[in-house]
Amino acid sequence: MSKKIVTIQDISCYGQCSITVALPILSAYGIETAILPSAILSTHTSGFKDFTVLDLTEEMPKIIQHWIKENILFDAIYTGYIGDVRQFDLILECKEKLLNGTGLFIVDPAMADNGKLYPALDMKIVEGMKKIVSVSDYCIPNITEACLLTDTPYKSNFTEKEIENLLKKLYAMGSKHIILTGYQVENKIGAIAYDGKDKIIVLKEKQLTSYHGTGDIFSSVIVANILNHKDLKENLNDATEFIIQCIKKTISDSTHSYGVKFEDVLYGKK
Ligand code: PXL
Repeated sequence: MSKKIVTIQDISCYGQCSITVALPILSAYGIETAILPSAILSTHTSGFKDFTVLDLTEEMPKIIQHWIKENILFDAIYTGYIGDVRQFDLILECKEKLLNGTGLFIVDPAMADNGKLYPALDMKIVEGMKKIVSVSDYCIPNITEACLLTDTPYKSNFTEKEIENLLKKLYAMGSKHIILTGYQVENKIGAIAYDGKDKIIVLKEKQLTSYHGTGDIFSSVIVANILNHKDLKENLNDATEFIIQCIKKTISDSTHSYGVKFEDVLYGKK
C-alpha cells in the first residue's frame, strides 16, 4: 500500500522551494502527499525584495480539526520553513493526533544558511524549532541550523571532531536520527547521518555554484526514500547526487538563480 504524508511548510508561490518542490518530488516517488500550508508568500524571502506574506496560523487549526473529525491519519509528518512561532504547538498537535501508530515525525528546521537566519525570521523561531526537533524521528539540518539548534557559534570550517560534537549535541536534544547536510571536506561536500551510534558519510565533488531551495529538495528526496524503506547510505547518496544533477542542469542558465531546475532530474530526462 502506498504511503501517505503531510508536509507542513509555506507555499512560496514563485522560487522553487518549500511546498512547490516537496509536493512534486514526494508524489513522483509514489507517496500520497497532503499539504498543510503555514503561509503563502509571493516568493521565497532570500534574494527577492518586497515579497508578500499571508500568514495561515488562524486557518491551520481548522484544517487540523477537520482532518481529525474525518479520522485521517498519516505515515509521516514532514515539516519545513515555519514563519510564525504560534505554529510550533499546532505542529505538536498534528504529531499527537494525525500520525498513525508507526508514523514518523520528520523535521527539516529550514531557517538559516551560510551562518545567517533567513531574512524574515528571528531567534523565537529557533526556540520553536528546538521544541519540535527534540521530539523528531529524523532531523535534517544544515550546518548553520545545527549551530543555532545547539547554541554553537557558526564558522565556515569545522574540524571532523567539531562536527562529531555537533552531531552528539543534536542527538542529545532528543532526535532519533540526525542527517546533517553541507558537510565539507576539502573540495567535497555531502551529508552525515547519525543515530547515536553509527555515522554514515556520503561526500561528492563540491559544485562551484550554490542555489536557493536545494536544502528543501534534498530533504524531500531523503523523506521520500525513508518512507520507501531505502537503505540510509543509498538514500544519502541518492539525495546528494540528485542535488548535483539539479545544479548541473541550472548552471548554464544565468536567468535561473532563484532555485534549481529539478524537473528534468525528477523525471529522469537527460
Ligand atoms: O528554502 C527555504 C525557504 C522556504 N520558504 C521560504 C524561504 C526559504 C528560504 O529563504 O524564504 C519562505
